[in-house]
Amino acid sequence: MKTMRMPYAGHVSFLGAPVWRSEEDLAWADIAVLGVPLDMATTNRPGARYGPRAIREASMLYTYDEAGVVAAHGPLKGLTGLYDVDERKTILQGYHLLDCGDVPVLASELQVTFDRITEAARMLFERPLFPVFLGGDHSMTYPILRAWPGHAPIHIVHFDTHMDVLDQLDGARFTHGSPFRHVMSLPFLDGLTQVGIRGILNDEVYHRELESMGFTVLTTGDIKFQGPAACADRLPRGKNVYISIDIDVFDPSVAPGTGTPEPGGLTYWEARLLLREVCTRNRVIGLDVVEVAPPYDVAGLTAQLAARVVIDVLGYVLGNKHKPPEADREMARASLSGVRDAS
Ligand SMILES: [Mn+2]
Repeated sequence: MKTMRMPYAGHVSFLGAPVWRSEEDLAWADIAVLGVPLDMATTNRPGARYGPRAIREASMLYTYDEAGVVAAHGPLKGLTGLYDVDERKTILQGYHLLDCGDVPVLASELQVTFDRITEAARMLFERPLFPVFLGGDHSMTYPILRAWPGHAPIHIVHFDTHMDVLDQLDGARFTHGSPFRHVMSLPFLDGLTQVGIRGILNDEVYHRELESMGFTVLTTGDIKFQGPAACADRLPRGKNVYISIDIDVFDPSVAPGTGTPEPGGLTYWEARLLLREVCTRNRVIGLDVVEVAPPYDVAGLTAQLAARVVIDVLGYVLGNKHKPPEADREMARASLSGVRDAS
């Protein structure tokens, strides 16, 4: 019987990738996806624990076998590739994608869960592969980043409505409003660029503090008034970059499924143009997409957007393994090796 993989049928994993059985599978993976079904650090509406599963399911849209899209078959065959008509190129062809399942989040035990996230992230960072973390609330970004091995400097590019640098919230220090407060203390932090900050939930004191520390705060107003192309000059260049995307940076009309929505966010294309600049001007070493909360989603829009953003970043960072343009090949090589050993 001839079979054809359909998005709505069969088992779910990110892009239909093989699900790992043990750490040994990491040996053949170029890209590893790890879910963090965590929402116990949310300060408003919970639900992001359902994010990783929803993003995986949404990603299945791109898995038609016969349509020449994506088919992952373990160590023997890489991704078939996706033709990105907007960029006029095929992306991700030949790469081996592995879905590592989810970090075992322990209910009510945030610090134990953080330790498990760090352990899992270190396992991925220590390999020459590109790690993608699916959230989950934003508190997870700190335990991911503290796993960075060695001392190669890292510049964080953080897409978010909120600065997420709360010192504490009524005594709580590790909420989803605090990850970048803790990231600031990491010895390898080379810089922080916040993109899409907006609204009336950000404290002026923190805004001044971030800018006085030499960090960049690119507001949604900056992007809307000046245009993404003009704002690109304020993005880092030639750095090792980790990208953290809070889905609430997008406008609620395109990303309603999140715990702390705020009117007036970025469109898909505004964010994409900025992401393209970040990915092509730097060596991107990892990505997280957080705060997708399916209970508030409408028609699966938010999870679909999150899945698409992951694929876009992978496409910009890694290109096409078989026939990469020179720039893509250089980017892929740099992203998959070397950075970890640099000093
Ligand atoms: Mn955030």
